[in-house]
Amino acid sequence: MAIELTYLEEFALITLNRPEALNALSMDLIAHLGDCFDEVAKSKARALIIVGHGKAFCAGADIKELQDRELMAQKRGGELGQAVFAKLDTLPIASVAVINGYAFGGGMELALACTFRLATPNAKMGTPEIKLGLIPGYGGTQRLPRIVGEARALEMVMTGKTVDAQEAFRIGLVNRIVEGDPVVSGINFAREFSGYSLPVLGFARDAVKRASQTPLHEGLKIETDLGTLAFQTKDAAEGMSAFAGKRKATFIDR
Ligand code: DAK
Repeated sequence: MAIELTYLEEFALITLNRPEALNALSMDLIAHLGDCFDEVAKSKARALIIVGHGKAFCAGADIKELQDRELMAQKRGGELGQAVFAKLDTLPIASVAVINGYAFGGGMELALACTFRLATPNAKMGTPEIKLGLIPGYGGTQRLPRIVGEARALEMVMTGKTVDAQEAFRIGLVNRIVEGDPVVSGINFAREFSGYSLPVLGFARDAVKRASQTPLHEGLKIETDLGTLAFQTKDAAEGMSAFAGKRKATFIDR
């Protein structure tokens, strides 16, 4: 199977497993990823970790498959990739890409659609589509500037230059650089938040993500609305009561 979906403790793990093509994203593979995201959304997992098998996280869209496609097939392909990555971006749980090698083009866009990105020291990331006479098509032109800012995104997209793990960390493209087993690193990172209330984590993520999409006054209203919703949860009552009682809170996701 070119994609494996497994569950480890309370975490879902997607492994891109097409190492002979550096985990390049064929259309079938993208569609299968979408099915996996649907399954994860329905599961009891508290976070999703994504890694690549072999020396790449993902080398991007399958270039050999992209050649000689009709205009409308290209358009539909772009729409499918965007829709599948949007599913990932809006999963009810947070996602962590562990970039364990190359993450280029569509592979970088897959990572950009995750809530968090970690990089192993050998990671290389970039949007080299310009070298193929293309531009990113699965959300990269929109998510990259929201993460690293317009100037850096323009430079990456228009020069196709890649960044290593240190540079990716410096510009805020990845949250941290991790050593050792990528899956263990992803799980350890996810454990830093996965014990909190899932609905409240969702409000937090949605409020922060809206910051780059809305004018300040609207964003502040969203914060008030989601914050007020958080106060309605049993978990908020439990969290505040646990603080007052000097004990550890037990959240129940309600
Ligand atoms: N697609 C297909 N096969 C790939 C591939 C890819 N993206 N990347 C690597 N491979 C294959 C190689 O062809 C090779 O296969 P064989 O020749 O052995 O059969 C095998 O994986 C190993 O690759 P290399 O021999 O090249 O390995 P190296 O370690 O020497 O080099 C590399 C690794 C990652 C530097 C190199 O493979 C490379 O540059 N790969 C291409 C990276 C890239 O350009 N990615 C961006 C792809 S374009 C759209 C708009 C845009 C797009 C899609 C839709 N619409 C609006 C519809 C484009 C999106 C992209 O992602």
